[in-house]
Amino acid sequence: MSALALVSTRHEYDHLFSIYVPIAIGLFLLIALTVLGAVLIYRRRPVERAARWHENNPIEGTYALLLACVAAFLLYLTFTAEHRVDTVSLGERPAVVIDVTGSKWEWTFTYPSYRFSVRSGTVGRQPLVVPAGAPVRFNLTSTDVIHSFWIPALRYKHDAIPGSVQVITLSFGPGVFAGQCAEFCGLRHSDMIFVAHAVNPAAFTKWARSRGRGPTP
Ligand SMILES: [Cu+2]
Repeated sequence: MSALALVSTRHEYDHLFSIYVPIAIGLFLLIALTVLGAVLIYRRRPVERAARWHENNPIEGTYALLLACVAAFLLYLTFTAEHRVDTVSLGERPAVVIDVTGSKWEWTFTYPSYRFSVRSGTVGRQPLVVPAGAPVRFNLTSTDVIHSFWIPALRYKHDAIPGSVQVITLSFGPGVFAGQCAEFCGLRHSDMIFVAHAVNPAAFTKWARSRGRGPTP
């Protein structure tokens, strides 16, 4: 499978978003109009004994069923999209593997096959450089608390968990992408930022070789 067949996380997210939002707006209107209607229709009137009923099983049952169906539908869409992204991307042969370690308050990006690391956060701002248009495998972990590896432009976010390695694969179009920790992790959480530069594969290899000691065989 070619690298271009990689599922676009951005496309998957935008597709789900375009389904979630109309449903959310529709349900909001339904609830708001029902409440408003009830207030207007059953507003206080002079000298009238209040009705004594306190439940209406058909209406309550229909409403609960409607909400359960909507929730089940959205969960189904979300999990199938997530499954698609994970299985397709993990089946790809990565062009480069990068170990990502979150710690208070910096990201360490290690390129094992080139034997060097760059860091970004409170320690400075070294860029994460990746080849554009190719699967990039990230082995994600944390040394202290839970952090979250987030690149908003890719619509992708994944927790970095101490004692566990999360394997994810992303593909980048060419460009510069801001990234940050998305899990509040202490006083300088907001400094836990990085920038990903996606460059053409030849430029990436040149950069990596100039930084490291050449790829291991
Ligand atoms: Cu963090």
